[in-house]
Amino acid sequence: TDSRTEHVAGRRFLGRGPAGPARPRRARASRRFRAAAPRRRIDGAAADMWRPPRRLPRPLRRAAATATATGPGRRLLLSTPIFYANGPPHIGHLYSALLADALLRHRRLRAPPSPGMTPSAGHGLKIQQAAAAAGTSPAELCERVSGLFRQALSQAGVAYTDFTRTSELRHQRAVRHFWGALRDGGVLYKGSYEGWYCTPEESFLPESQLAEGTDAQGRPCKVSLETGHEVHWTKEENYMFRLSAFRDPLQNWLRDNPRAIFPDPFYQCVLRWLDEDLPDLSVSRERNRLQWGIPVPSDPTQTIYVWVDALVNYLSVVGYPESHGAWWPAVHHVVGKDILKFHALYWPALLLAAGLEPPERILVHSHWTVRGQKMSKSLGNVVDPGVCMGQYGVDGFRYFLLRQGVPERDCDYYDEKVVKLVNSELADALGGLLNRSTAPSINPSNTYPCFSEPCFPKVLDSREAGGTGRACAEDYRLVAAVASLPVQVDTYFEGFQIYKALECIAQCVRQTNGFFQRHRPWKLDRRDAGEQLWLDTILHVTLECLRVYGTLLQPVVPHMADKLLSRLAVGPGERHLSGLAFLARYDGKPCPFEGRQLGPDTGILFHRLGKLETMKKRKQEAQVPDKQLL
Ligand code: ME8
Repeated sequence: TDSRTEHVAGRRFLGRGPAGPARPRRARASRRFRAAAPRRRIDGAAADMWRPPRRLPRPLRRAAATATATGPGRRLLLSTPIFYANGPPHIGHLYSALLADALLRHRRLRAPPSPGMTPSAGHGLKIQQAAAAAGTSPAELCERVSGLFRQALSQAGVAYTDFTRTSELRHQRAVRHFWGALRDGGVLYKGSYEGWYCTPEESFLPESQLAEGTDAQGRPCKVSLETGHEVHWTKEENYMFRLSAFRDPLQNWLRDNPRAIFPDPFYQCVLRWLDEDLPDLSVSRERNRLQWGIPVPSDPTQTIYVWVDALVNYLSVVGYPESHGAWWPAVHHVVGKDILKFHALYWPALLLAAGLEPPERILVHSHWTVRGQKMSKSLGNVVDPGVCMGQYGVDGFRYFLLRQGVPERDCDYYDEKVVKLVNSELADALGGLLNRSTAPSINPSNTYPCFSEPCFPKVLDSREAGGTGRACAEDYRLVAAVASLPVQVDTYFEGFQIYKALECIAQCVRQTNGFFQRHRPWKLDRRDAGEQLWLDTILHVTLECLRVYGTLLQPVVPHMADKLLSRLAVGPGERHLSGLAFLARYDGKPCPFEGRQLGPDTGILFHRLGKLETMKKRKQEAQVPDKQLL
C-alpha cells in the first residue's frame, strides 16, 4: 500500500493502510482481469484494473444488431423507472409510465403481446429518511406508497404486466446473485470513500455539480447544481465498482448502436460524459447508515447501493438469474433525463461486468414544470395525477400528457392548457366529427354507408380531380394523407416521438372536418338518387377516416378509442393495424363495414370540459387523505 490520495472529480478515494489513508486494497482479480494490462490510469485504485476488450464480444455485437430489428412479433420488454416509494406519484411519474404504456400498446396493435412492467422501488436512504419523517417504518411507507402508485397507474389504464417491488424475495435473490457475478468478475474492491452525498438523488456528486445554497434554517450550505438539494460530506468504507475500466466497452457499445440512447441529444450527452472523467463508483453504504436495503453478501456491515439494487430490478422481473435469457437484452428502458447517467453509463457497465449485454434502447424524456417552476413539495406545486384524471378524464389527461410532452425538452403544465387542448382536439374536432357524421338526421338508417366509385373515382394524381366525379383535389389530398397516416404514426412511435404521431392525427382530423364542412352533406337531398350516392360517399369516407383515427389512437386514449370504434361497428378482431385497409372501396376492393348496423352507443365521445372554477372545486374534493399525509 502507499499513502497516496487522489481527487477525482470531487471525490476522494482513500485506501486503507496501517499508517493512515492509503490505496484501497486490491480486490482479488479473476484470471481474466489480472492478465490484462491497465489502459488508462485514473487513480491508485484503478491502477490494477483490467483492460476490457476494445470491441464488444462477438455474440454481444450480433445480438445488438438483431435486437435493433423492428419487425412486428419481435419479443420486447418495455420498462418504466422504478419509482421511489418516498412520496406519492406526480404527473412526471405518470408521464414516464404513459410513454411506456403507449409504446407497448402500439406494439400490440402490430404484433402479439409483449410484456411491459412498472416496478416500484422500496430501498434507500431517501426512503429510510422519509419514513422517519412520517413517523413510520420504511416497510410501512413502501407498502402505502406503492399502493398509491398501483392505484394511479391502474386508474390511468397503464397496462403493465408486472409490478414489482425491490422488497420482494425474487428481487433480493437476483441482487445477491448479480453482486456475486460482479465480485467473481473482479470488478469490486473495498476502499474508503469520501464525497458530497445528495440523499434525494441517492448519489455522490462531484464538485462540478455543486453550488452554494442555503439549508432549511437559512444557513449557507452546498447544494446540488441540478436539483438544488442540500448535499452532505460523507466519509465511509464502501465497495467500489471499477467503472473507470469500462470507458472503451461503453464507447464501443454506443458506436455500434447509435440508436441505443434516444432522442439523439441524450446520446450525444452520454458520449460527452464518456470523454470526461469516469471515476469508479461506490456501490455499497455502511449498514449502520443505511439499514433499509439488501446487505452485501458475506459482508453484513455493508448495504448494497440503492441504484444497483433498483437497476437489477429490470433483471429480476424477467427471472434473473434463471430465465432472463428469454427476454434480455431485448429491453427498452423509458427513463427521465435526471437518471440518464445511471441507465446509460452505470447500468450498461454493471451488466457488461456481470457478463450480460446492455439494454437494447434507453428512451429518455425531459421533465414537466408547473407554470414555469420545477415541481417540488416545498413549493407546494406538485400536481397529483389522480386529481387531474378526475378533472379531465383518464383519456383527456393521457392525451394531454402524450400530445404535449416532448421528450427532448421540458414541458410546462398548467390547467388552462389541458382544458384548451382536449376541448379543441378531442371534444370539438374528433367528437364533433363523429357526432355530425353519425347523426340520425344525416344517417337515418344508422348503418355504415356505401361508397360510390363514380362519385369518388380513383385518380393517380389529385390534379386529375373534378373530372367525372364529385370529389375535389383537396378530398384526394385528404385520402392520401389518411392512407399514409398509419406508417407515419408507426415511424413516430418507433422514434419515440408520440407527440408527433398525435400531431399528425390531429392534423388529419382537422382535414376531415374540412372535407365534411366543404361538402355540406346536411344540405343534400336523400330523395335524389345522385345526391344520395354522394351523401353516402361523404359519410363513408368520413367514417373510414374516423376508423383509422380510432385504431391509431388506441395506445393513447384506449377508452375513447374503444367507444369510437364500437360506434363505428368495428369488432374487437378488426382493430389491429394489419387489417386496417383504409378506404378499400376506393382501391376497388370490398369493404367489410359497408351496410353494417352502427353501434348502439350514440353518447358523446368526449364531454367538453367546463369552467375551471367548477373543476378546481372537484379537484379539492378529490384530494385523497392518505396522500396528504406523505
Ligand atoms: O429516480 N417530469 O425514482 P423517482 C417528468 N428510483 N418526469 C419526472 C419528473 C418531472 N417533473 N420528476 C421525476 C428514481 N420524473 C429512481 C429510479 S430506476 C432503476 C430507479 C421521472 O421516483 C424521473 O425522471 O425519483 C424518473 O424517470 C421517474 O420520474 C421516477 O423518479
